[in-house]
Amino acid sequence: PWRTSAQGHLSPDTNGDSKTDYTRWRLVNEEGRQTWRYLESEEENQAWPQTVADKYHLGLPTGLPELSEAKTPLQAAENGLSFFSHLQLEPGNWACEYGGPMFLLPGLLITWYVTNTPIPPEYATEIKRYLFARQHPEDGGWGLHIEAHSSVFGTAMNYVALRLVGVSEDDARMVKARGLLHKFGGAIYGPHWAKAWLSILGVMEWEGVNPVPPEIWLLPDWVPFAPWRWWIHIRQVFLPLSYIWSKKWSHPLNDFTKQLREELYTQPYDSINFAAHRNSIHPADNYYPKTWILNGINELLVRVWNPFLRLGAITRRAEDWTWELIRMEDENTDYAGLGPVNNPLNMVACYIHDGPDSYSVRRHRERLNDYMWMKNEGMLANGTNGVQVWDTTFVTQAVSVAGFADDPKWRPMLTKALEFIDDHQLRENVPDQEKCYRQHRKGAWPFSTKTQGYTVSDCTAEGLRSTIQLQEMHNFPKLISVERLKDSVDCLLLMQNPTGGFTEYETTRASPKVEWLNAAEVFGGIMIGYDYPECTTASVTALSLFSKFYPDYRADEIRATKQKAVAYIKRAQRTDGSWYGSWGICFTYAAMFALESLASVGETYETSENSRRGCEFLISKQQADGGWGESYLSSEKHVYVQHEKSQVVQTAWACLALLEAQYPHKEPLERGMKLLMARQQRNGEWLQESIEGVFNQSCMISYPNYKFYWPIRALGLYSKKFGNTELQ
Ligand code: LAN
Repeated sequence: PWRTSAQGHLSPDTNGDSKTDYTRWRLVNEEGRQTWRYLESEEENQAWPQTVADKYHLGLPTGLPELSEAKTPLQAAENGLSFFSHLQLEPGNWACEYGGPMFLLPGLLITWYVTNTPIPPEYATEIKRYLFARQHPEDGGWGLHIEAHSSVFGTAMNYVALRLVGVSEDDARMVKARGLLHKFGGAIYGPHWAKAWLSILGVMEWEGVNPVPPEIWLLPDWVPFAPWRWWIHIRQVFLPLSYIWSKKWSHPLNDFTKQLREELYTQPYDSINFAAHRNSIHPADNYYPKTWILNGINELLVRVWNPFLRLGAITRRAEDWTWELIRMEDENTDYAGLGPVNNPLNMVACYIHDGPDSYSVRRHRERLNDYMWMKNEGMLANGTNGVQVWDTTFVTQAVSVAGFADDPKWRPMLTKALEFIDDHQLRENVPDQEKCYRQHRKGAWPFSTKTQGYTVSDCTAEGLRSTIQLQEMHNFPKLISVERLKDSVDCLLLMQNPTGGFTEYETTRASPKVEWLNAAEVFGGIMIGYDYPECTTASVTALSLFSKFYPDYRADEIRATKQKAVAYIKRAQRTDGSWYGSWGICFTYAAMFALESLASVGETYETSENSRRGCEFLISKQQADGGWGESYLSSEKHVYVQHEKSQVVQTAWACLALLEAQYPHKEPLERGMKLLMARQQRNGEWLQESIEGVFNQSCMISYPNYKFYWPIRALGLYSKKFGNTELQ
């Protein structure tokens, strides 16, 4: 459908597919906004040399030197930091791939296609390589995320994506993928979102998609399940989707989409009764089956509301109101959007409402590039517009905890990092905050950039912590005023739930019973904001640190908040001593945050039963080689599943947890340190192992910088506690 090969300098990769010239890619970073540019001209390529970070992220040799061999944990930490410091970018932050989910890129490609957005040929070439690199060799399919089993969602969407970047249906790999899709029963067995995207592309009928009624936005705010109470990501995806669904908008049929209609199903398109397949879903996709309540509501909507009552004045009012909310989201984020699903859907809504050449469509078109990432395997879509603030705060913390922050050698690096943290604190609430149902954000830190601009409780906590460490403990310039630190504390105090726990973006706005309305099939625990041990514990740790330096500011409220939070943390601990982690894998991740926060209120192994049980749980999971390794299946199954191989990142988490809890026995920690050191390369780097992060219990997501700053922090903290002695 598009011009699909770059003008020159393509060479075949090992599969015989074209590959762009990797020495021509540059990561552009404008105040944290990260995009990849391909330099067509040789002069430009000469004039603008690749940085070490460019090379590293592209998988090219960095040329960084071998370092003198680390004999002690502290030397290993320092070598790691030496390597990692070269990856810092001009604005002060670190960048990384943020892939894992396999349903993002297809949505972006469909959006580009239906909005007549030309895809740069070098993007198309590299997207093709990425998707083939991630195809499961055994069955030819794709899953929900890179490590997951093949499913209809993964296979149908990525098959379509490859067709959209110009791959022929006769390619042997496509034949295999199509064979699997047909074995699954065809695209009609996909989950709700697959059906919706395919309908937008015009290769599925909207009758096959369960209702997404915009009318629900007219419910008064007091209704216990009104959409403003839903989890922010679901609400912001539902919003543009409901607008598009209401219009039953599809890309006009052409030869290409006609052809796709023949490829995606096991029978001729016109003979399919799509309405009868609204609830068809393959077991491989059905992680969280819909409830009978939701099925009942859908039946009512389809049989009564839609045919007899829709499209009157109520529907028009609903469309107007959803459009208003879409517009507010776009304006509040400069068209970057909350995330990589709502943003492309908003673009489609803008295309329908404002027309193909409108400012909104053009601005979205530019912004979608912020989600793209280049790596050795090709080009993918990131889970957010980056991990800038999150990574940068943890880097400075690792340096501080490891005891390097007063060393003049690292001062320029830390100063730049602090400048970035300063630049990305949110300084004002969004205009009309109540009207668009946004959480307070003045004083908060976001996960990625200030442009995206959403408050996240634990990002705020980590930003606060990094700032206090650098400015108060290590004498860095006071870029962030005390007033602004207080703003961030004010923001955090507003985020506690009556339970004592903290959610990530907003306080909990509805009862867990709203989960009965979960229509996604592939994700669990997505309908409301829940209490999360990680978010709660991070907030406690940061508030504890703040009060040490500013004991008078809102002292009683902070004390009460912490008390309630700690009570929640104790309630959330399981009888075996563990906590279920929602954003990293899994029990190991949560243990680190939980034990650290307990220590911050004086509860350690010796003094607290909870801390002791947490430590014993971790100790019981240490593997024979001294490391820790937990499978992503823990997140799915809600029980600890050992990974077949110990993992650097989880070993660091477990050791940090034990160190923070003042676990008294050195031996297990020493074995953990040895493992971290043994896995380190001679240039100081650690290599990528299994995926580290998770969301919605089922979908994994990569945090490639974790393999640097968590081991650095663990090795450094170990040396602080047990001395800088040789470990051999
Ligand atoms: C993230 C990334 C960061 C993460 C932490 C800060 C680590 C966590 O502690 C709180 C939750 C948060 C902010 C988070 C929430 C959900 C996100 C945004 C993601 C996991 C990254 C991608 C994911 C988003 C929902 C992906 C799009 C998928 C949909 C179902 C809409």
